Amino acid sequence: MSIQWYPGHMKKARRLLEEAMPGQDVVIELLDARMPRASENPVLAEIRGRKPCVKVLSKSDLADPEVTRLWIEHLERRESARTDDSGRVVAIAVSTDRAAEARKRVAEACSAIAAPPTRGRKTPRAMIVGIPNVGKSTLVNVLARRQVAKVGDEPAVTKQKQLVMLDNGMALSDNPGIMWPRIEDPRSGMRLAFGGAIPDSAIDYESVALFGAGLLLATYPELLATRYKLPSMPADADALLDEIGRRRGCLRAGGVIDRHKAADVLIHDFRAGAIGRISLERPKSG
Ligand SMILES: Nc1nc2c(ncn2[C@@H]2O[C@H](COP(=O)(O)OP(=O)(O)OP(=O)(O)O)[C@@H](O)[C@H]2O)c(=O)[nH]1
Ligand SMILES: [Mg+2]
Repeated sequence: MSIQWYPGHMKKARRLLEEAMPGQDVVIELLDARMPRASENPVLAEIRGRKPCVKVLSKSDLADPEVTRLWIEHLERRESARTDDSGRVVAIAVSTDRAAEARKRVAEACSAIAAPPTRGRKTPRAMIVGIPNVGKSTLVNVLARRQVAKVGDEPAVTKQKQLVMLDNGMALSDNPGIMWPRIEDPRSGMRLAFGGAIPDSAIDYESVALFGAGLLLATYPELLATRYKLPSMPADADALLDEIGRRRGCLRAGGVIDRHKAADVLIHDFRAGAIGRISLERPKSG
């Protein structure tokens, strides 16, 4: 099953990003630390062109710290191996519950690579971009030290651009999250859905939960065993979802397991970090 979600407001948001790009000194692109490959929007690379870019692995408190370290190394290696003249890129990891550290890392990364303000302006300009629900507006609030942008745990909360002046003199814009018209790799689509970048109304909930169950069984079985007090490891994703349903009392009349409720438990637990710190993908070796 492939997942596509590209509503009308995103086409407009894409056009507005294209229009605003020439006036920017640095682009702050958020990638989900749990899935930096799946969450790197190819359309944003096109729009960014040669602007310097800070790739921020967001929600790193939810991701496996060792894998996040590998991703930062990978992104830095990818950057140093490049032979084209596209703008400089640095990669950092943040979690917004550690606000002071996040502010410091973003400020240092921006000043390391940002071009001097263009066309006689004194104030540097930056824009925050990324897929929906990746934490853009939360980071804007952290950088601004006040609640200026609306945040929410569902995709497409921000519908229009919002400009904020930071204490350090930077003019920062928050922007709507954008997807792209076609997700080539269906597994990337599933990762994005499992992580919450695509609205639950646009996905087949049970299939997404089964995908997540299979991935977690293969990569973090011990975390599953602890969270759901599993006496033995279920044979496959189907059996895991049934077991979660049984253990959490997700039952319909006649004692039949309510798979939709079991899917809900797994998806919510994963998104909240209740199973543990989990990364859904690793950089390809070599
Ligand atoms: N665990 C964790 N959650 C975060 C972090 N940053 C943001 N969130 C949560 O992620 C959800 C989405 O945050 P937003 O800031 O609204 O995301 P956004 O990228 O602006 O989303 P759109 O405007 O819909 O594109 C909220 O529930 C935030 O609390 C983080 O570093 N760690
Ligand atoms: Mg937002």
